[in-house]
Amino acid sequence: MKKITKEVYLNWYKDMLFWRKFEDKLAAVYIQQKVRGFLHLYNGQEAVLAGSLHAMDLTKDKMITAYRNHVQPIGMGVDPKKVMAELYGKVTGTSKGMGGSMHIFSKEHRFYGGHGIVGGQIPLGAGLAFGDKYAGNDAVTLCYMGDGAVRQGSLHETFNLAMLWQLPVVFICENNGYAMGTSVERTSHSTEIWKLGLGYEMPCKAVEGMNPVTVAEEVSKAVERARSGGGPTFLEIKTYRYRGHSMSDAQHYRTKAEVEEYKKIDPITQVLDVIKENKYATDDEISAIDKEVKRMVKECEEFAESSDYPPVNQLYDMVYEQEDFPFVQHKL
Ligand SMILES: Cc1ncc(C[n+]2csc(CCOP(=O)(O)OP(=O)(O)O)c2C)c(N)n1
Ligand SMILES: [Mg+2]
Repeated sequence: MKKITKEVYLNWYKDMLFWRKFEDKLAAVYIQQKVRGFLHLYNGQEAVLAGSLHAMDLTKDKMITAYRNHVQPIGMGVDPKKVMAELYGKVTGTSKGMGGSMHIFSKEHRFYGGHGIVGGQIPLGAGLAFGDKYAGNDAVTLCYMGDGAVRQGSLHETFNLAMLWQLPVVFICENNGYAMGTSVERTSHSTEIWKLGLGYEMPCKAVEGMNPVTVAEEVSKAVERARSGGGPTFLEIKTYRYRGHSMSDAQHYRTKAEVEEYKKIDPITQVLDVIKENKYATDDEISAIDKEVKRMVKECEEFAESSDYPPVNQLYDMVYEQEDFPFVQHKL
């Protein structure tokens, strides 16, 4: 595994804080109806992404996930201004404003979405890995899903073929305890999700997911296994989301006390504690990072606000082409 140095801790702090504040801003502008449709936020789960990125080779590895997908592309190198513009439905967005919240995508940065069908991305992730193996590349695909997705048939079909073909893929279940308002306990006879790998003889493990260090350690092992031809791994990473499933969630299925318990082991606070204990940064340097994060979020907001909506005929550029129709050539 790559060493976890002072720089790594400082980057984790800045990145996770930025992701948190970026999404807090999205929540605020959603209430103002500047962002419409669904909005599923990642607050609380940031250590899963931070630890995973540490384990990846960002020059070649790929990532695919479900609809809780705003900050992952930023981690993969996509310009956050474009992500925010996409949520606003503006033409400067990652998909020219046509994808919206659940469909962030960047082929250039090997972020393959953004999928609204629960479990739909699982076979697609294996397909990306199949493509790399077929082409003789040593890239690895990280394929994320929620605890609600693991009971879909697509997971089982995919696990079988991924093992049969020894695909270079790491399947990661982000177990945040709930699928919409339904707890894992209410839907699963066995709540130890990681054991689903056993039926396919796939290496599998449960991982503590509120700290990027534990995530980085286990994902690194899995990525190394996949890259060296050792096939897939299934990790159940235990995490928690602070906000509701989406913005329209009254959260009657859990107590405020439960949320507060998890905030005590907040990933950003844990990383900041290590920075302070080891004197990796002075108080002034930490507040300079906080200030910079604030500035970056503001910059994203201003970019999205000042961008234009797409022209109406862009609709035809993407979905419709017919010889005798006025808009005949796909421009995207
Ligand atoms: C095939 C399918 N069934 C149902 C839904 C409705 N739905 C949207 S999100 C969701 C819950 C998924 O929860 P989980 O996989 O745990 O992900 P989380 O939201 O916790 O990140 C459901 C049932 C859907 N989008 N697709
Ligand atoms: Mg869940």
